[in-house]
Amino acid sequence: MTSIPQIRKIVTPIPGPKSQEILKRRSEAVSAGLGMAIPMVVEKAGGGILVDVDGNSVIDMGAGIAVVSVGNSAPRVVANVKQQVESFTHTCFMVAPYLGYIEVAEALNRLTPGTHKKKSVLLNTGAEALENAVKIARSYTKRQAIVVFEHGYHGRTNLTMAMTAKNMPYKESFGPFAPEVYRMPMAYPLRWPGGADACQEEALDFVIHKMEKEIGAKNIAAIVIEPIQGEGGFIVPPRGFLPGLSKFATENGIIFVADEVQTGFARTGQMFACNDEGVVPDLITTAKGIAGGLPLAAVTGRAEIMDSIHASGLGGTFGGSPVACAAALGAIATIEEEDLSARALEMGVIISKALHAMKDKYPVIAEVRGRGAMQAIEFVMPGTLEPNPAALSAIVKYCQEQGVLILTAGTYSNVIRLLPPLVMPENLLREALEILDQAIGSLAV
Ligand code: PLZ
Repeated sequence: MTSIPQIRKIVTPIPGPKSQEILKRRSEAVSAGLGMAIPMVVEKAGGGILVDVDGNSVIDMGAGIAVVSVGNSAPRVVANVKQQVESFTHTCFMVAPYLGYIEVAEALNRLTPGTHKKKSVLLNTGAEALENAVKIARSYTKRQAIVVFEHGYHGRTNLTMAMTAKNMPYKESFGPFAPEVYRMPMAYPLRWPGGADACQEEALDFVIHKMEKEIGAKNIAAIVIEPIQGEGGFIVPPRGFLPGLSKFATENGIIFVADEVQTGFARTGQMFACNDEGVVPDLITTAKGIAGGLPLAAVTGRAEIMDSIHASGLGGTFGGSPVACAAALGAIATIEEEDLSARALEMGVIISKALHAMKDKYPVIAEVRGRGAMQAIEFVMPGTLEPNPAALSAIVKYCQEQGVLILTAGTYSNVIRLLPPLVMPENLLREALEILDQAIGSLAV
């Protein structure tokens, strides 16, 4: 466990004087194009706490956007990384291979959904994993069209910007974008015309019809979908939607790609979110929670698809760095040995109960949704479906002042999402939820 006391403690306003000094240097030295969720300069972190340079201890409800699920500086991650940097830091896997990369590939092939023969390629970032999944799907199928979904998020590179739905801030002024990317309506129960029941009944057929009429099934290389949309606001499609898409893909020679960059590695209470409905993707993209905070990503999939690429067609200087692989082996061992999937489910019960109690009290809450330790609240103007981003800003500010870091999401910037480290002590989780409740209660609506 971490040596950092698991106690929320606010000793200065945030940002405190030392943070302010460093943030001035940030403004001078760092591009203005980068955002900042909380103006605190971090000195150390562990368990469920971030400690800043002024000595404030803040409850971390974001885990660096679903990355440090095993906690910051998790013991097995630290031990493996230390040992690896002392042995060697880099050879480039394409120049001279090493065991760690192969062991991570073996672990991914074993842990991802499906018992068929699988193979993996390791990359650095989620976006790079998506880029590679598309390359592989196009090469294997000899087709070009890529189907993605409204509210989807897949990255910030040129191709993944094209695949991402939301313009501001991700795409604005950065075009032109890659061609042959087709965006389908998402099965978004709250906002489907006619509501959740209509969504359950119609969404799958509607999307399949649209793909057939507007693209042609035979032209589609891949359908790429997040089983629960992350940046889009934790949108959970109705049961049957993902299995239906996967079935349509299989029947039409289309590669079904599950983007589990945000949902993967125990986050939703199962190792992967696809497991929930027994969906077996042809390819799965992973990153974030895979390596306890070190940059690592992967594409894992059916061996015949992964092996269809010509020699040296895939790669990159740093992909599957030995240090990141050592970290991943530590993170994966932690997830399995400490059964963090079960932990995510337990946290999910606490979170869900608290959020539903808030929904009963506060008419600004339109919906509570998500699974396990990946849950969100969507805010509206009371009695309508009109998004309420102003409520969000006030809530986030209140939480920050009280020492709770909370992340936002959503196409309409009206969703609060909770992604706590899975090793957060229960009392801290409950405390953060109480402060969130007070924050919503303090709104002048
Ligand atoms: N696919 C499903 O959630 C990254 C983005 C943060 P990278 N989401 C966090 C930001 O504002 O840049 C993400 C994701 C899903 C792909 C990605 C991309 O992963 O590692 O950020 O490239």
